[in-house]
Amino acid sequence: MMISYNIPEEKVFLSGHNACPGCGEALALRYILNTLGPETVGVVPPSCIAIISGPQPYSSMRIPVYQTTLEASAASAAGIKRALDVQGKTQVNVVALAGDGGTYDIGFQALSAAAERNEDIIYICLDNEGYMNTGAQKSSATPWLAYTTSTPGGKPTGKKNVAEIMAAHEIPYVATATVGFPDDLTAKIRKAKEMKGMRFIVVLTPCLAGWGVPDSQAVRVSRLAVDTGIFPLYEVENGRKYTLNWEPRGIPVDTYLRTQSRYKHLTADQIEEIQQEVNRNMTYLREKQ
Ligand SMILES: Cc1ncc(C[n+]2csc(CCOP(=O)(O)OP(=O)(O)O)c2C)c(N)n1
Ligand code: SF4
Ligand SMILES: [Mg+2]
Repeated sequence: MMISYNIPEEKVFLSGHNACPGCGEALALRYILNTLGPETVGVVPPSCIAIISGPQPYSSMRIPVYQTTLEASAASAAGIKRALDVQGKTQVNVVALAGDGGTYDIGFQALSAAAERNEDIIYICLDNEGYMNTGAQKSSATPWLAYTTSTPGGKPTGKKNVAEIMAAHEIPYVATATVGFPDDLTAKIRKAKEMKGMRFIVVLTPCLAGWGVPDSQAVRVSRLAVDTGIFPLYEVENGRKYTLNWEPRGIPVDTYLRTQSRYKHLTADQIEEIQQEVNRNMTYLREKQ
């Protein structure tokens, strides 16, 4: 059966970029930027996104891009948006495109402050669950027990729930998305584009090298993350209105974990513990609707 997706034709993100072939993050950037369109300014901190967007004077993004520091994406985006507004260019989208290290950890102070001020920006976290372009170290987005180069025995603590933390700021829009569900991802980008105030989307983007996934499997792995309930697709409006966008198909988490060598050391008991945690999270989310 031929599956067709509602993916825009606009060519804002170009081929010939610097990502590893098959990278989930590059695919996400294509969907995001082509949906936002050319009247967009990008703000990118150090990350694989900065590598993918290319070294000056070359760029794979056909929009102005400001490469900021790892701490400052949200503050930089807010400043650019305010300056454009003063110039009367109120229709321009300003989007921060940051990794999980630059969002959950190092850029979190600026992000939380921008949310508290309800800055009129779109902030997208491309979450590959680690500091990947510096050699796959753990971040606070790395899941419990995942192998990284700085947690060779498996990460002893769990993944921070950044969507819930941002929802607690009661900003207009918080959503989760992933590359395996392009229609859901592009619909959320379109919705965010039409809204005002602070909008935050965390997009799960499998990293081939960091997760130990074959080049051809980024999309399949991201679909399994959703269908096992490990990474549910949902939206929160104004910190209150929860919508679950996709009911997971109840595939056991083991099926997802076995696709990635970062989990190959897990015992049956540990996998069962992860399954129980996922079940609890899904119950919590369904009750919130
Ligand atoms: C304050 C600061 N600390 C460390 C670095 C080095 N550094 C550059 S990119 C990066 C990893 C960023 O990870 P993430 O945001 O998850 O992006 P990814 O590489 O995974 O796409 C680090 C640690 C830096 N540039 N600034
Ligand atoms: S290291 Fe991972 S996230 Fe970075 S470009 Fe390669 S596959 Fe993509
Ligand atoms: Mg990362």
